[in-house]
Amino acid sequence: MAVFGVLATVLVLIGMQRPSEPPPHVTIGQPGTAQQPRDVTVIMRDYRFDPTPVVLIPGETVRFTIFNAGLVAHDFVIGDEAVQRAWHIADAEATPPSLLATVPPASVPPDTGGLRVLLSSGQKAVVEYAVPAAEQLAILCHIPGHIEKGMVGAVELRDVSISP
Ligand SMILES: [Cu+2]
Repeated sequence: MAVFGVLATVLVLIGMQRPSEPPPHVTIGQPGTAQQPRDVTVIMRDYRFDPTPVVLIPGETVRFTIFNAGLVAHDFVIGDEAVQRAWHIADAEATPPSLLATVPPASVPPDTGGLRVLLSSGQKAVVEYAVPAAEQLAILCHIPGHIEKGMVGAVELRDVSISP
């Protein structure tokens, strides 16, 4: 399937790679914990994620504040390649072809993992997320056509030792 080829290419391009040296200008402070999650804000626009990359520390807990500042609905899916694939298929099957149609509910098996937040224009969500250890992550919007328009967010996994 053509769309699937795009996804595969994107997953390679955005760096589902090993944790790497961070750009020096991004400082993130202390790792978040379950008791004290670290705040991370992501804005969804037509059609991109802001900022990218999002810097996360494996093993920490973050509190995402996600805004949809765009005019159309967007999907925030964070997870590894299997998670992205699952939501890509679910959204493709659920979304009607008309641009004006409302995005219907899509779902994946409960053990898929990752996190998915679907927001209409102007909506905001606050969700906690435990960053898995030593995984490769990305943030994508799987509403059909949006990856092709640029809704591809990189996740930079920064190696920071977390004291228990
Ligand atoms: Cu989108």
